[in-house]
Amino acid sequence: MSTRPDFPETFLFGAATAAHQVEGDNRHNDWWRAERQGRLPHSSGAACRHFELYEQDFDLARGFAHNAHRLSIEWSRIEPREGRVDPAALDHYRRVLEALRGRGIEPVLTLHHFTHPCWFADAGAWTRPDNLRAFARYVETVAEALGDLVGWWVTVNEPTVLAKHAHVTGDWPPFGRGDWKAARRTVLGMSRAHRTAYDILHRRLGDVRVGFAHSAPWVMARRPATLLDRFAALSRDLALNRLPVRLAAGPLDFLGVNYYTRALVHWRPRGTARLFGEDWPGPDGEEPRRFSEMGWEVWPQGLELQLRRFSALGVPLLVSENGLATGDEEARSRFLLDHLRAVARALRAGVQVCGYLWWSLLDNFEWAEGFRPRFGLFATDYVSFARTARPAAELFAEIARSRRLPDALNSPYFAPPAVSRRQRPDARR
Ligand code: IFM
Repeated sequence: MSTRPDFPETFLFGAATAAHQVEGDNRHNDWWRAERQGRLPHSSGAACRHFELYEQDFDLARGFAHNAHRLSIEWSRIEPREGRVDPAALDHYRRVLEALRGRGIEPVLTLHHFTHPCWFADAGAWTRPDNLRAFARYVETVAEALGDLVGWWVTVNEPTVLAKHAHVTGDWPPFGRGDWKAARRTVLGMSRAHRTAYDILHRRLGDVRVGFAHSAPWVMARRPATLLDRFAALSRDLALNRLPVRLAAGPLDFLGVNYYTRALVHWRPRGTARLFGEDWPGPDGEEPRRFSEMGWEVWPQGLELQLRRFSALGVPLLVSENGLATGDEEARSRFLLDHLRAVARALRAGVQVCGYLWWSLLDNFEWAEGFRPRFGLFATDYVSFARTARPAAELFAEIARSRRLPDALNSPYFAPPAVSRRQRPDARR
């Protein structure tokens, strides 16, 4: 074992959650309303009951060596009606943040993670530039009430993902289909929201770190020698990576990188609405491709490539989400290790990576997919609400404690490699 740890002393190790996915009973937002109206296939209901069980969940995080935790606060709890702030909701989030701090866990606080108060959704959400005023007022309120407890702020989460599902594929509220104009306005509106929140937080709180979380698939042409595939990949990369980061990146203290997969793009004639191409589902090279239960390809190299690329921004990078929906525990542990290796390689190459947050602490409500995908370091039993540590939680704790990567071959989290007859020690020569 080398003497130098793989991760620096200040490195943030933790997991991420979002309010609507874990808290339960978020009655005043657009998701809850659409769930009740039967416009979504699943209902969040009590979710993980994290609203009541947060202390127990943070005990688990602390017990498994997390020193950071990303969470979101629910705007619709804080401002259920336009302009009417609920002080009880702010008190609740104060207790939540104090519970983290009391356990030595650094909060990374997201202000907006996909859901909107119904009144904001009804006013057109991010598609109407005037609505930015309402978000600014909310940020002022939160900064005033909770600012002393938070050093790391994520203004908005994954603008491109929200824009796509809400306005192009139409599977999230407000269920727009093929409305590229609304999608573009959403990304622009959220970029402005980021910049506005950045100014407010710095004006009010001074020396805090403010970033946004970018969904960062690594985009590649399926046949790099084919001009049309390259063109399709370039268009996709512009829309999903280059433009959204450029739009919001003016004021930025760190970039949150949410990395899950790569997009292997091939040209599709008449595919303008899909940015000239689509994801290639077939084989690529000799190795079989591996996919998560979300249908996302497992491709750890992409995380290192994204970190190297975004290092050009000159700000620290926080892996603000990375994780796997699976029922195969060995695959989950391997995914964790392979992606942490990618982070370690980026660090060795001089990229400033300040932390790694697994998605998610618990199995939770995966939006339109409901409770089926299991992303948690801890399994959630949705009847008893018991949490059970998975092997990946133990592996993560081991790495966070030692700040070193184990050798996969000698690690108890993986089955020993298959040994061929000829390799066996008792093989006859
Ligand atoms: O669950 C989501 C999260 O809300 C945002 N990033 C991707 C995760 C997995 O789909």
